Amino acid sequence: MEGIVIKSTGSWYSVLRPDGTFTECKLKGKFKVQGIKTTNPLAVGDHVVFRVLREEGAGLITQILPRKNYVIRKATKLSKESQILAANLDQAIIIVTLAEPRTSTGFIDRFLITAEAYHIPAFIIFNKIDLYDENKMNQLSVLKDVYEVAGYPCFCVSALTGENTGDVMKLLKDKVSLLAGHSGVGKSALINTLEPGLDLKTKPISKAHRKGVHTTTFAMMFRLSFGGFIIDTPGIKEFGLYELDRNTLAERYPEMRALMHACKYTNCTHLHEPGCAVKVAVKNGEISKVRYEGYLSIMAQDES
Ligand SMILES: Nc1nc2c(ncn2[C@@H]2O[C@H](COP(=O)(O)OP(=O)(O)O)[C@@H](O)[C@H]2O)c(=O)[nH]1
Ligand SMILES: [Mg+2]
Ligand SMILES: [Zn+2]
Repeated sequence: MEGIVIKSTGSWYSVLRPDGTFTECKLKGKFKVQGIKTTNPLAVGDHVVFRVLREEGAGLITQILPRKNYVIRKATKLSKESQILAANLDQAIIIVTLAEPRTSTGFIDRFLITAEAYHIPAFIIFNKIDLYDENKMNQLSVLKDVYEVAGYPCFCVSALTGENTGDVMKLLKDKVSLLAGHSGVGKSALINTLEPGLDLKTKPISKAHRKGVHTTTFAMMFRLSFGGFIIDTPGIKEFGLYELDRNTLAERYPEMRALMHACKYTNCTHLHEPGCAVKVAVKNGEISKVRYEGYLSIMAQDES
């Protein structure tokens, strides 16, 4: 029998069967997956073959079907351990807010770079707009512009009031979407607004840390009644880039990628070379300074 892994707790996997029911499954023996070093052999979104053990009522996963794609992250920038967040995605969405907890543009960029590395279309949701004052609304329009010019559609919503969530619904319809973002930005609240029947737990942001408290520990996939699946990932504090390659980092920026053949040198790093089209574009405002400076900082800091 075939099914989709919708939840993984390490040793047990919930598998969604074609008839809409679930079977709790274990893995058969040792699994080797395509030579990638990860802490989890199977991830949410994986399509698997399993058989039901008659005595236990549980299932045994015997085979993992080829992945269309997957997203890996390292726990921290320096961490050696990496984890497959999810597999077989149509799109990846990062949810952030200009209220609490704030997300740095560095974090957003790392997420986008990861999505680019796997050729997965990415989108940004700015949540909690019901809390924004005029100043925050201005910041929002600047940031939205930065990312839309770079090629990433942005949605400005309130999971609380439901404002503009209809646009998100259209985005998600009939697709498998990964939803990522810091703990407390409103992932669960947004999913509840889109699919009230799910009734996911939401947690107030703790005053002490100004960060959300962790409620979700494992990624979980939910079927949307209007079509498609959404994957709620546990609050991610940091996005370590898996196998960062400085030579190709610029290619993970669509706005730089578009210009790379215009640079004088074919292997231009856009740092200090003469005749660099990217630097010209930054100077005349075609490429955002925020994005370019983020690029410089990743080039300078990351170890991998
Ligand atoms: N005012 C406001 N609060 C929100 C909104 N979305 C989520 N929250 C609140 O933010 C907190 C964290 O939300 P939650 O969905 O648990 O975040 P998650 O950790 O990303 O799943 C909860 O107290 C939510 O009620 C929103 O659009 N507006
Ligand atoms: Mg949550
Ligand atoms: Zn260049």
